[in-house]
Amino acid sequence: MVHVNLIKKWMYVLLAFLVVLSICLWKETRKGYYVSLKVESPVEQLYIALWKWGIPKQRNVPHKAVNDSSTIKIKENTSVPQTRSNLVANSQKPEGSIKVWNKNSSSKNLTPRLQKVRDNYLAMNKYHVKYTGLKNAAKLSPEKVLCQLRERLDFQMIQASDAPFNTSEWETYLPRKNISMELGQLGQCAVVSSAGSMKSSRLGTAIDSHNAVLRFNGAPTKGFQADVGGKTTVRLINSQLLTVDEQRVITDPQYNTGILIVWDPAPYHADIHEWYRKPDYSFFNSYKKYRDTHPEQPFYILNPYLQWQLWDILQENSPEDIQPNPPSSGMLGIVIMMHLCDKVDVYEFIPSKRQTDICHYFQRFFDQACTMGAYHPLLFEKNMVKHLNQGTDEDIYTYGKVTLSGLRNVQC
Ligand code: NCC
Repeated sequence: MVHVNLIKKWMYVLLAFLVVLSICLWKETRKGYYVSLKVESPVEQLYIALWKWGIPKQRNVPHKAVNDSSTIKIKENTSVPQTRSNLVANSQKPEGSIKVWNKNSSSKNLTPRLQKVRDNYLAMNKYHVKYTGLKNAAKLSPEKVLCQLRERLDFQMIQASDAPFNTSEWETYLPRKNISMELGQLGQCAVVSSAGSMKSSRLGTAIDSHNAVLRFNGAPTKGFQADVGGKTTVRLINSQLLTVDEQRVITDPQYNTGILIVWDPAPYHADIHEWYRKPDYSFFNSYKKYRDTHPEQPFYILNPYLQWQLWDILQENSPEDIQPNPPSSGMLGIVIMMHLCDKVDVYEFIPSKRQTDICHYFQRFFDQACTMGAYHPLLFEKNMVKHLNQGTDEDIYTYGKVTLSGLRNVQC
């Protein structure tokens, strides 16, 4: 009788163990790519425990950022077996032992759909790009690329003295103070991408500790503070948002915080007159309406020269043809902050271990193009940003954080 009871007890324990294990495995598959920064997932914990006991000898911690067959392989070094300890502990392990974005990623790594989209944009050449410069003739050092950004980018906002904006009407709309004077010299800045991988990141406090924070388009802070922070110093929006969602932009208080900058795709190296006559989105009236409603808020229009100067540098540093469309708001925002700040931490532009096909942290919409690029040459932008990173691969893997030097500190 005692014997039977003992067997029964053991059966219950085994059953409970199997139930817990199944729940853990189920949770792991359900949560997609969202992995908490602080707490390892139950499966990883189990794996670590087994590993500590010496089973198995060669292990692979679930590493979704690189093992998702539908996304580009972002491996810098695939020869080192991944262990939790060499991923999180900021150990003496050599750089490159962590699998993060490969700065030499090529369009061949894109899914067939995104390759096709890129091919179509190349064939379309909507902005009449006629690039005659170099194409990665020699791989430039990060220092040389920084010098290109410093010397060749024109960080001007449209001013009331710029024809054809030099009319008395425009004078009342365009901010009088230039943006550098408005913001002063900034020290540590943060740029927060809108990527789905910001979700569950718990990066809010780290982001808010910066002197200034730049966000994009409709990316909210309300309800997401723990992950993305609450501070907004600059919001960079595209002209499409201002025209398509005019009423919401005007009435939603989130746009009324900090400084606004709007940019609009222009024909390749067009002069301002040509662009003014035919902007990609007719946003000038919406801009004026916004200014009438919020006259106190500084709201700048980015001079369109910057986008194609930056695009040329991206093309020059890429061995293959990049989409002949302007860089993303993300890339524009990064270089704007590099111009205004001493140091810039960029979050989740280069994906962390939380990489996901969920487009934005604030919506449940899946599209790999948001991370890899379709219209914008995002893949090549990310290659450049990874190349310029002064931080560690651990910081990218864990926090999605890249650290870039402010351009004013660059010696050329
Ligand atoms: O999505 P979007 O970008 O507003 O994101 C801002 C910047 O964050 C980076 N990002 C975003 C998502 C992701 N998964 N990975 C990322 O790296 C990118 O650098 C991106 O630029 C834009 O660049 O302006 C863009 O705007 C949207 C859209 O117009 C706005 O969100 C307003 O609704 C574009 N989407 C569409 O047109 C459908 C997007 O292509 C580019």
